[in-house]
Amino acid sequence: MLTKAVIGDEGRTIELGWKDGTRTRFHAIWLRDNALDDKTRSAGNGQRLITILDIPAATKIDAASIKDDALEVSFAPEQKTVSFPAAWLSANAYDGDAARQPGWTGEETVRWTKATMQNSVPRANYAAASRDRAVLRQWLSAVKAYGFAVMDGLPTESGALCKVSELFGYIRETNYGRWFEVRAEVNPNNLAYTNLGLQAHTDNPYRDPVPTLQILACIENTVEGGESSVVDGFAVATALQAENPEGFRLLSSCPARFEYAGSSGVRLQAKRPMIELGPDGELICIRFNNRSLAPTVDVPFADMEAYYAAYRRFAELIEDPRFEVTFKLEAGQSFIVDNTRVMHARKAFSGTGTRWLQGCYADKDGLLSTLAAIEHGFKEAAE
Ligand code: NM2
Ligand code: OGA
Ligand code: ZN
Repeated sequence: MLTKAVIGDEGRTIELGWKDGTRTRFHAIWLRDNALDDKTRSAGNGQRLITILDIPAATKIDAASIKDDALEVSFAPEQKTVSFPAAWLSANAYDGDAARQPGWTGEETVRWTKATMQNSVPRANYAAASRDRAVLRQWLSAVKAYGFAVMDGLPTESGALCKVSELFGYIRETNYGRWFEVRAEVNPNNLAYTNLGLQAHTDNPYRDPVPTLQILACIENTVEGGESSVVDGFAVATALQAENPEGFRLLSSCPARFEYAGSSGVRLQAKRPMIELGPDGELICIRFNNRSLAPTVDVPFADMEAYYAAYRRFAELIEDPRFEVTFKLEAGQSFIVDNTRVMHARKAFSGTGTRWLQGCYADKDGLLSTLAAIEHGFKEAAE
């Protein structure tokens, strides 16, 4: 609840007082740009109708008052009066604590290890998730929090994995197809299509933007070996940072290069760090794939040994059983990973029996949008 509003800096700022004694400042130009009236934003779709150039640079607050737990502000020189609900102001406050440590993540991201994840893998049944929004919501929010979830009860037929992506969004088609067969092949164009073990990796780091979700579904798996595992790249990066801050700095500030040119007509290349931080230091993406790492040429000569030592240590931690959650996919089971965060691996398998998986890529923006829309719908229903 709002208790007071004091104009400052000759109208360029305003300080709001709250019932709990806290204070929050806003700028006049910010409030004007974010005005909620129907001349500023379309009442129908919520999109902004004006540009920054429609707002006078000299915008100031020349009067402010509190009415019905909303702040009413009039802006000069436009002589425009706008009301901001207290709840909206508090949800959009930016006058918080300053800079966080590099490698931070939001509180909705929950890091995990074998100890915390192996016996509580998030899981949903396909029929239940497609029938019941509450089940789907839980499954999607697990993908958001942990970057990983299992879905079982899929038909054991080709293309069934599309049903998983259709629950929340759209497949991202690539040169590998709308979806791809993961089976041991003669003359494979990718080492995924062999019976070799695959070190924990993220897929397609040679693509920019990288596919942000991967689904792998099992149609048949009667071989010896071929177990799957997943590793939380954010947990490992944080562990590396704790023991070797300089190594973390090198892997997050020097670009790596990734390349795939395994089939004719395709030469995918990307230049991105193995550990990517956003402009405010947020940990946003892990790229790790021994098979498609190209020569590293963007590390200063004087730092290359330390860079390689950090790369080695990162790989050792990724292979440390403390971080690895293991399972064997059975026919009708699938899993989804956030390919910007969670690495996946498979053990080698033998020639007897059949192992037939299908994979596809999809995008996390669609998944998060569907989740947010379901949550919004549940909230409205509760009101
Ligand atoms: N496949 C399975 O990123 C990679 O190259 C891993 C991708 C071929 C689509 C394998
Ligand atoms: C892949 C992959 C794992 C598996 O296709 O990207 O990592 O279990 N496959 O075959
Ligand atoms: Zn893979």
